[in-house]
Amino acid sequence: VKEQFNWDDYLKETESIAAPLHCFRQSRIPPTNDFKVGMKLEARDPRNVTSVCIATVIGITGARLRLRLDGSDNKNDFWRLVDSSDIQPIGTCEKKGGMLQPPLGFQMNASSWPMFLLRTLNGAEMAPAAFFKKEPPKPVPNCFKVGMKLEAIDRKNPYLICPATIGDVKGDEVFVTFDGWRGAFDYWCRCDSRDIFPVGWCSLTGDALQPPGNNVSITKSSAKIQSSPSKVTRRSMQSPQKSAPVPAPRGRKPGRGKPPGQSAV
Ligand code: MLZ
Repeated sequence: VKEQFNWDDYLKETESIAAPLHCFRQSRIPPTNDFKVGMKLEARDPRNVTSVCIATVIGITGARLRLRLDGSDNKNDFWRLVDSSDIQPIGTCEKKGGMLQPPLGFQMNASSWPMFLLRTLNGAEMAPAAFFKKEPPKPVPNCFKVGMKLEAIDRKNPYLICPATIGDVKGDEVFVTFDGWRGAFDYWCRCDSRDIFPVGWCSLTGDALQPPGNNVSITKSSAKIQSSPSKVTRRSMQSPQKSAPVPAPRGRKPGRGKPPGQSAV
């Protein structure tokens, strides 16, 4: 039987603390997700953020929606919280005097957009306004500290939420490091990013929190190498990544990782 990841045990094993709730731009109780697959809404185009497009709910995962822009392909799905300011009910854009735009990479000729728009909305099930929740206020100031644990979206695999550690703090930004993954997925983000969640978030939303990877860096935030095969080590054997011979210390030297402002690819 596969061992379940358990934050209480993990925090003890790693001798670390969870980042306090008030550090995050997340509601204390995750918003309810009333959306249904197939519903349509307006969404900011993640690849062209000045555009508001029509999106369809392709999947439901915890407090998030898997969205696909109408007229786009199936390779650019994205995920948004139901209380994200990037989504709104159909009609909002027009009410504000804006125009719905074709998504970046619209699959048809641009001149066919007006007709496409009419057709895609005709008979569509529009998500009711009450399903959209108000975005929580920004927490100020940045109260994250190096070593604090959290749950974070893996931006390379954005359907995944994974155990993470604050690796560095600079101004309004934090360096999110993924436990057991040797830096391959780490990124800088603003402390009020909607991509980071307090410990326990997934268990409240019903999301499946990914277990940490199998590298040594899942101990403390500072360098500390697991000597005996602990629960942590055994649990993480399932993960595919192989350890390099010399483990890199977890604690980041100043200047390591991407500086704030640069996008995490
Ligand atoms: N199996 C994939 C996903 C890894 C997810 C890591 N998340 C921090 C891979 O190995 O690339």
